[in-house]
Amino acid sequence: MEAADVDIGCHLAGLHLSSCILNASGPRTNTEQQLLEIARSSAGAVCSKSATLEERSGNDQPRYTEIQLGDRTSSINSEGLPNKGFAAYTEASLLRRLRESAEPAGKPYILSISGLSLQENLRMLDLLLESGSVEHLSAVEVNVACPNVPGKPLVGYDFPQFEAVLKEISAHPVFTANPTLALGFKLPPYLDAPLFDAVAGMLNPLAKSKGGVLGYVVCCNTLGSALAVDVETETTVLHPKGGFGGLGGPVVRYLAMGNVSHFRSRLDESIHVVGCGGVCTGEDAFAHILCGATAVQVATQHRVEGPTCFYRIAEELKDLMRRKGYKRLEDFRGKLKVRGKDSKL
Ligand code: RRO
Repeated sequence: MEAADVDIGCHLAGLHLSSCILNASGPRTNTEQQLLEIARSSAGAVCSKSATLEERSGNDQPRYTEIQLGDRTSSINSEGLPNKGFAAYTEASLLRRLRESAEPAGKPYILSISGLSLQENLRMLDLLLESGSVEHLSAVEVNVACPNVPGKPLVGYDFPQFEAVLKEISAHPVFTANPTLALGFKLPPYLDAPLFDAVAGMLNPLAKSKGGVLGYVVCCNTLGSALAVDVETETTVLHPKGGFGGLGGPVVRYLAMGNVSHFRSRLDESIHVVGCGGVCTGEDAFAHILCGATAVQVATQHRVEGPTCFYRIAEELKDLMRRKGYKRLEDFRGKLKVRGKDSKL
């Protein structure tokens, strides 16, 4: 039965999303056609593949594999940042077609960038500032967590470099000149409390409540250095970088939710946390939101199922909320309780 009583919309860093379920940068986000399909789907926003200044074809094949555990599909990828180049994701005709495809209400368009250096990221922001397209852009999501570019260690794990990147990017005039343009950072997964403290310590001074421009973080990118092994051929399954790649999908969902929860409890309230990791069902989305996520991105499942997954997951989330008597995400967001001592299931 259709009930207008359940609302899964959210406000993410000043943007309104009619659904809190959106795509992650990565799978099915490379081409204009793929982005338009997301715009036409039930996704709450459209997020591009991480762009570099120039087009890249990425790493050699084979560079993606799936891991089946029960009926759930996880993945390991070593794509190597294949993308059409910054200009392709910001050109006026793409932005217009995205708007038309998402009619009548339109939906936010998030440009993900992952320059191969700080200078390259700043150059892309310079170009945005100079271009007219910035007014049709809702957010810039800076990916500091790609594990797969040969010779480029992960920025989010190199704290001195990470701090400089955070400071310089958040000080870029494109954000002060366009106060409605949200800034997000996509983080790698962290595994230890002191690391969450350290990263939160770098992020909090950039919060809007402190006069900064940081709107949100995504927790998290894939878990690097995963290795799939083919026992028959006694080789790695993937070719690039010695066969290592980023682990994504349901096998990292628990780690992603841990990151969401750790950051939510440490970050200034004005910095939103977007959950990303292993979301296949409405129940998975609910669990991320219970941990404190404002919205939820879908990566591996989007690749496996296609953009109809956004409708299915949203409907499952609504059904679960109805069953529990919740009307809005605020009714349960961040309200995860720690199980009591000796409590029974
Ligand atoms: O393209 C990739 O290899 C890739 C990227 Br940019 C990323 O951020 N995360 C990932 O797992 N793969």
